[in-house]
Amino acid sequence: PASAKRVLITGAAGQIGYALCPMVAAGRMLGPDQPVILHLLDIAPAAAALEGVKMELLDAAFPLLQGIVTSTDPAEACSGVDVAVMVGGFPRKAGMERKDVMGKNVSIYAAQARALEANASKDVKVLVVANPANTNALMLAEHAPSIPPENITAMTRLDHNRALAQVAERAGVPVTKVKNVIIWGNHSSTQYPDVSHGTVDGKPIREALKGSEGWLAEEFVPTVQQRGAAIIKARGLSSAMSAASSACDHVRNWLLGTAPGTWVSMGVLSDGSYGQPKGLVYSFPCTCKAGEWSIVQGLEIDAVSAEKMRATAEELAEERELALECIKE
Ligand code: NAX
Repeated sequence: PASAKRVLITGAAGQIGYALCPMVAAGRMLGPDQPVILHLLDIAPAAAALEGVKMELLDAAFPLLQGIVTSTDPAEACSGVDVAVMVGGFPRKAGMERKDVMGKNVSIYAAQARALEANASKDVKVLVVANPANTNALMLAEHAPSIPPENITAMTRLDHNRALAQVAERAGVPVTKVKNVIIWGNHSSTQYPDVSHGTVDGKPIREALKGSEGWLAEEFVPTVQQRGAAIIKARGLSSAMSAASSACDHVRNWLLGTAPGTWVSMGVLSDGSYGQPKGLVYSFPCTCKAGEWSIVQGLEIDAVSAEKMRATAEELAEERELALECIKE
């Protein structure tokens, strides 16, 4: 049997952590034959809750789970990890300025970058979930220069999965029949969910949804963009189970590969593809093979799409400026 892989989950005592831990322990992230050791990090006020999560993980007797490390010390939690899922962060509280929240998260991500650099496996693969996810990932990369930047990604897979699900519901087909939607840009309401290159059962989405042009033009994009808010309104809590499941999908496809002819959306360091500024963590359509992602090239972009892709890049550039100001102060 394969030797166990160590998976760090930060913010493990939180909502997403509670949903994510059992999924990873059950093999949804690294595959059904891959034993795992969970490294769970949270902050001191959550230490007791973190122990409770550990107790439940033990009680569930997951066959693949070979060990659990809980810690409130980033260095200890990062020790030897092969995969790091960064879910912990500082939430925006009522009355807080955007810049104050950014400042808190820049400090957290700078410190955790150093802890990963010093303690994680040299080939650690990092997924940032915590918001602002793209900019947190960029700050992590900035503060961990010895981790190859291609090993640091941000999660837009939940948005991607939301887009697949909306199209499947509309077409009345199982979600597995829908492929190759794209989330461009930021994991925020400026993201551009794009169906131009997607298919339903092999047919272009626009053809498969003949008669639903109005829905595609006016409802689909805002529904995906605002889905997080709709969940909060309905549940009184933000998305957790769907976020955890999407984090498993992101890492599994990254490490084990995407299916032939299929791409997924990932926040990765822009190399200037599709004219999107270098040096931003921007969500692109990606294919993956054995732990390496590449941006799908050569898709035709019409003027409407180009404008939406530019607008979300502009927001990311503003976030980066704000984050860099926070570092200086
Ligand atoms: P919770 O507030 O339930 O959990 C966050 C946990 O992080 C808490 O246990 C907290 O103590 C811990 N934490 C805070 N600072 C920490 C630090 N410095 N080191 C380690 N742990 C720390 O939030 P939850 O609902 O789990 O959401 C977590 C993050 O995911 C948030 O930033 C949220 O905005 C973000 N999301 C991102 C999504 C995405 O698609 N990229 C979707 C879902 C979610 O909204």
